Amino acid sequence: MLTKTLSTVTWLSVFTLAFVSHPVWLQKLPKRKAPAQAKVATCCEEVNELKAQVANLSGLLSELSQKQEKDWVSVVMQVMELESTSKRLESRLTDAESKYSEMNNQLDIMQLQAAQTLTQTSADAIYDCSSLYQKNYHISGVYKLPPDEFLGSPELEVFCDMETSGGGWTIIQRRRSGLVPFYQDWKQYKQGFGSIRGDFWLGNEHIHRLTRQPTRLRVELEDWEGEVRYAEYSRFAVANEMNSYRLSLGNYSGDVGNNALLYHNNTAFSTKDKDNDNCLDKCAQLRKGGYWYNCCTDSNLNGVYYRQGNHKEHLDGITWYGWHGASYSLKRVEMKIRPEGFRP
Ligand SMILES: [Ca+2]
Repeated sequence: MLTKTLSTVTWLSVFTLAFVSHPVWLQKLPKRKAPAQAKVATCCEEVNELKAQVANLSGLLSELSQKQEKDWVSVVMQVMELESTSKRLESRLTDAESKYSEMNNQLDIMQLQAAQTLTQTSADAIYDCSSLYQKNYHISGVYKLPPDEFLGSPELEVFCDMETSGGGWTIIQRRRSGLVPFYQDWKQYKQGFGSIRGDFWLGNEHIHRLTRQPTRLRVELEDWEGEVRYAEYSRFAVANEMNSYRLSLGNYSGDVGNNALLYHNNTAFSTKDKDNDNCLDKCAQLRKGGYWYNCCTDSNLNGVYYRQGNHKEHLDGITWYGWHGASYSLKRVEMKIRPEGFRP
């Protein structure tokens, strides 16, 4: 009973304390006012309106960005298309270029074939490069001269120089690579050896045949410093084999400053196996070539090819005494002929 009373007293004190510390609880709650409710309604309408506008705008925005994306894609497509068009054009250009060069090649071949199939009469025989030149073949290079019964000449591959000093030159000798040895025997020198596009000797038999008409010889020389000189001779002729392919020369002209071939004029041809020189020695063996050796040389155009660094130490090199002396082997030599009466 006492405990119950105590608990009642405790609760009462708790309530009293609560009222003292929070007097607001004793006040009446304020009533809501009507105008405030109207304001809330307007506000909601405005919000809704704004929301609608936002929705509209974002719709527009997404529409715009879609359109922009489409535009961008179409620009990219156009650029790609342009690129591929330019590539197509480029490849067509390359095609055209290669076709053009192929046509040029075919033209060269046709030119050769035409030269080979021209009707042969003694008057318009293709005798050498000068007759090709007169028939309007003006490109330097390899030509095949057809066999000619009237002239008694076999088919012959020649290299024509159609540019130097009016063109029409048939090249009879060339040294420039050093890949072909020129220390050959009589038979080799008779028929010719080497490569028509590289180093070669056309052959004494062919040279003899080509020089039966009055012929001009042109010798072109180049040293290892790149200096180029030439010597020309009128009335150049090589006799037949019975006369040991004896050399005849007329007047000298040129800019090499020395008539080094004069010493060899009117001498027979010698090779390592046929000593026709004017010496007790065997000049062909001493000078390691085939040539119109006298006793022995003022020039040795068919000598040994010595390369730069090794070209000043030997007496059997490719020499022209009046220019660089007896022990300077030249870098390049070409001997070429054409008829005296040739007019470009
Ligand atoms: Ca001798």
